[in-house]
Amino acid sequence: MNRWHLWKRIIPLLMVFSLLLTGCSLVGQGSNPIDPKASVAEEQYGLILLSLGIMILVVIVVFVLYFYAIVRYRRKPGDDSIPKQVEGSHKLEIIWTVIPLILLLILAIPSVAITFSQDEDYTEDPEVIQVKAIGHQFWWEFEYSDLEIYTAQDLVLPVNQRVQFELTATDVKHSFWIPGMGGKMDTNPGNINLLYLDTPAEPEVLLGKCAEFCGASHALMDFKVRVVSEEEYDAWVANMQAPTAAVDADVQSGEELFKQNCMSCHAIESGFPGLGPNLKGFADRELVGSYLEMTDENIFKWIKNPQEVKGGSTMPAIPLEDDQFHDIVKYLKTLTLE
Ligand code: HEC
Ligand SMILES: [Cu+2]
Repeated sequence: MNRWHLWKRIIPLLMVFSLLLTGCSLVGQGSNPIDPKASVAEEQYGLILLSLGIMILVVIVVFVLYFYAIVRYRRKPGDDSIPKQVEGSHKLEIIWTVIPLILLLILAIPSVAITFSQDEDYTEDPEVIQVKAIGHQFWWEFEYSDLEIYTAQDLVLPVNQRVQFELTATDVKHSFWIPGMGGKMDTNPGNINLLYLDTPAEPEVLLGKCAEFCGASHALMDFKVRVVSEEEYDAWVANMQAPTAAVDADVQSGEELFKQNCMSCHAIESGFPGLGPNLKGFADRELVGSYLEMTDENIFKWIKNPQEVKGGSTMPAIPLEDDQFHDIVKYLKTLTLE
């Protein structure tokens, strides 16, 4: 087979594989690691661009010299002479030692400065919100210790806010990642990692992910970051801290069923942790079970058979009749803060 025939096969194959890369984009989901939304992410992105720039520069220089040498010093037909051998040029040696040194300094100074500034412990800083983020198979719990708020799945934060996360996990290792706000960090059972981030200047919803393979439904272990205005955030805090209102008579059967079958794992007052997500304000969440659209059918589908929706989920399927599940859905829909 001549060379062209080989390439005729390889090129279309490469084109097909490059299509697969389009699946890597998070564009359109409100969060993209190379589209920073706040200053921590911007600084990190700046470092990526700087190191990429230096690397590309080095690659270009090396390749230009390399091809120059190949072409310029080719063996020419009819000329078997050996070119002049050069050895030990002080000038060249100094140049190719000093230039990399300068490049490394350009890379090192901002890298070290930014790494240390982003790695400070802000636990005592009153301006920085402290949130404990706890990874569970396959959901995220958020605890605002100072405010005595426990919530899950949707992380609510005000705009322009510096946040320090205390990261931990209850079962296996997970990794906490909000691509639009900065790099990820592991959450390990039994110890706490501190992660410092800040929020965008404008209200928006960002995507958060678990970035460490943690089991069957790892890929579904998403969360949402609802960045809201100051006023909205204050209202959210006040509503979360207020007791959950009594329900109307027509949803009482659902409430009763919930109390009997679900309360052992799910609190509906935000001051308590539980084996499952705290459901205060559940109906306001963006998604059901962290990935399904918030509709009655999806809530029904989830509570009837969680394993079917999210393989390996630790929420058990409770043996109830469809009517009873419908009553519970009606009750769950009342768990709203507005
Ligand atoms: C043994 C503990 C346990 C019991 C009992 C339990 N759940 Fe759950 N529930 C969980 C866990 C754990 C999750 C998170 C699962 C996940 O996302 O992987 C969950 C998730 C949920 C969610 C989704 C929350 C969200 O914000 O996405 C709803 C709704 C829910 N449960 C309702 C119920 C109802 C209704 C019952 C009773 C019929 C019930 N649960 C019984 C543990 C439990
Ligand atoms: Cu995980």
